[in-house]
Amino acid sequence: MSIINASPTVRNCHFENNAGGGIFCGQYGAAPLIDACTFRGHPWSAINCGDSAPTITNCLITDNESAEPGAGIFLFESDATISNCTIVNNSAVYGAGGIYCMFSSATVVNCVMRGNLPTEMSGGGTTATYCNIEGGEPGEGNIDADPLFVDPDNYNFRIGPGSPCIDAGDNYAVPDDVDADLDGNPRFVDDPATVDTGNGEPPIVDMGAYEFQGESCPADLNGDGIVDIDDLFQVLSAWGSCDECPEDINEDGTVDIDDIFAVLASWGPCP
Ligand SMILES: [Ca+2]
Ligand SMILES: [Ca+2]
Ligand SMILES: [Ca+2]
Ligand SMILES: [Ca+2]
Repeated sequence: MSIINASPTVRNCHFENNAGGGIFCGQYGAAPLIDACTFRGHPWSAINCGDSAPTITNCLITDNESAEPGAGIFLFESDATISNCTIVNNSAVYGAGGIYCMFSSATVVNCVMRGNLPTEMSGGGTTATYCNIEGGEPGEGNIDADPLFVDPDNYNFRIGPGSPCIDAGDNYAVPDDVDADLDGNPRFVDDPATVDTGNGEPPIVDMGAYEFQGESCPADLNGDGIVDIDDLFQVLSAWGSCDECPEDINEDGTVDIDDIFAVLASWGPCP
């Protein structure tokens, strides 16, 4: 897709393996909103913008490779806002694999950037806040921690229970007309099991393209996809009163026989 001297909204699109990259935007201040799109497997920059001001939000940008810097996002003489994107496993021959700025500025907020080679972001002009960036990046609210993707080997970059990305974003970075995540689920959801470390009035937005919607399998305490004896032992090890501990599956403030029954009731593989 080429966006020339125009400012459309591009929403809910999937770009894959296009020879020239996914989106080119440019000329005379093109200011598109690119929302809830996925970009995968391009042999060039997934998003390449020149002389423009794109807002890129809720996007998953993965497994793009480029002979130039910026396999994920390449910016030339541009001013980009990049929020709630998951930018992983992109590789450039040199420069940053994730985001590369040339005579540009990029405001990067609420993003997860991991596994981009040779570096996550470079070129100057980037500021990152409330992001999870491998190797660390200076800036308010930034962390460098395993995001606990659900199944990254199969391109499932949703965040799992206990992810440090949950409730860790900046609510003020979400564009005004955006209220859903990449799955179309509500963008602002509180996870009661996670202490809010982000910025704003609760519920606090998560980092990355996917908002954690709550546990589908709360009795799988060790998160291995099956409710079994190991989870039962974990309940026993936390026996007694507790405040918001995961072993208190029915959330009544006490780990007791009722929580044992809750484990037994969902015994077996998680749905
Ligand atoms: Ca949240
Ligand atoms: Ca919370
Ligand atoms: Ca388990
Ligand atoms: Ca309980």
